[in-house]
Amino acid sequence: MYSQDELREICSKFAIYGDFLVAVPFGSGHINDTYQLTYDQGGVRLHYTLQRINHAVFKNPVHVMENMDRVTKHLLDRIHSRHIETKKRTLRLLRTFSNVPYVQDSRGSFWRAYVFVENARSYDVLETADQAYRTAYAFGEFQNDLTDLPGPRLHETIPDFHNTPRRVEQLEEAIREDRVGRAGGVKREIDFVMKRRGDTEKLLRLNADGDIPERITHNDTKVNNILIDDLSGEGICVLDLDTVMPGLALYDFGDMVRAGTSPAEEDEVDLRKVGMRFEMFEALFSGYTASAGNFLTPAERENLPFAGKLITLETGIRFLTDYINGDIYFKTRRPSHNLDRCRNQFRLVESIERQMNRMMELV
Ligand code: ADP
Ligand code: GN1
Ligand code: MG
Repeated sequence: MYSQDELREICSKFAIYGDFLVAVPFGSGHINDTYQLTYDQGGVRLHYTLQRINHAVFKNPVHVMENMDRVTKHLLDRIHSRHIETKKRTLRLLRTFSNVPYVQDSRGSFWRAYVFVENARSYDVLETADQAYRTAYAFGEFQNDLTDLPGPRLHETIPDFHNTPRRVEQLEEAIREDRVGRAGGVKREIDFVMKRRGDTEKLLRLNADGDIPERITHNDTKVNNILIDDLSGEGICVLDLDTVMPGLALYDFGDMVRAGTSPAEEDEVDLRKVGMRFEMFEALFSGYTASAGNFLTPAERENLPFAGKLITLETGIRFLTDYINGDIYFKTRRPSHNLDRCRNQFRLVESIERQMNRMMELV
């Protein structure tokens, strides 16, 4: 935990005009520590976002910031070509007095700050099909905008992030080590994964065979990583750019299906409430293909439903692995939290499997 005085000291390195008033914890992300800052600028109150990068997860925070700096600058250029008003439409990184977009504190942590986007919010659960359409449209547009990013390949901020077979191996390692004695209690969940092991290599194989290209993708398109404008309802600003790196477009669509189609929160324990709402899938599909349809290959398009199943399975595997490892990766608020999330995701996988034919007919 950081005190207000420590946070004020960190903020003083950023070139922000005015007096620091307060930093309040903000949002429901599982990885970084996010604060909303309030500044007094000559009697006017203004907000910024301050974030501590989780360097246990992102081993090279400077690489994360190099990617983010390039990506946000390019997005701003692209957005300029479409809109007169660009202020809310991409994250705007603040710079320090030494002109870098991050601060390293005395404990070794890295911090960054953005302009806070007002009159917009992120949703943990999507409420309407219109929100699903606009969320998917915005993530598709984001991918489209990055198809012509100049310069070298982006850094892989987390290697093998969506390598599902590797995620299964990590689960097996966790079971073998069984550091906190939890593996014996989750045999059913482990079985659930092993029965589906055959599915996990499909996209990597299509990529290796040249049917699905590497692109620049977001890789963490859960629906609370986008801000929806309060007034227009538009998916106005894509957030959480730490994992923007080379990937497959299908990972992004798959994660939207995972996070955007169930009416229940990701950690809902009443599994009767969990399932894929077909009309939400339909809306995600139309929104995504409206903005990304011009560059998708036939193999990408055909695998949109499968990607939803794969990324939901993969995320469940990651929660299960973290549960067995003793909750060292995702933030948790109770001992069974990761296991609850895992069971929730696996229930969603079953629901997607039951509706697979219908999804395939649609695409
Ligand atoms: P994490 O990596 O922990 O998920 P995020 O970057 O997703 O962190 O931020 C957490 C939450 O903070 C978001 O879901 C969003 O609600 C809010 N948030 C982040 N950046 C901004 C911003 N610039 N303006 C408004 N809200 C923001
Ligand atoms: C994490 O950072 P956040 O909360 O947006 C995770 C995603 C998972 C997601 C599950 C860097 O996302 O990969 O899909 O939790 N991010 C990282 O809710 O591991
Ligand atoms: Mg997030």
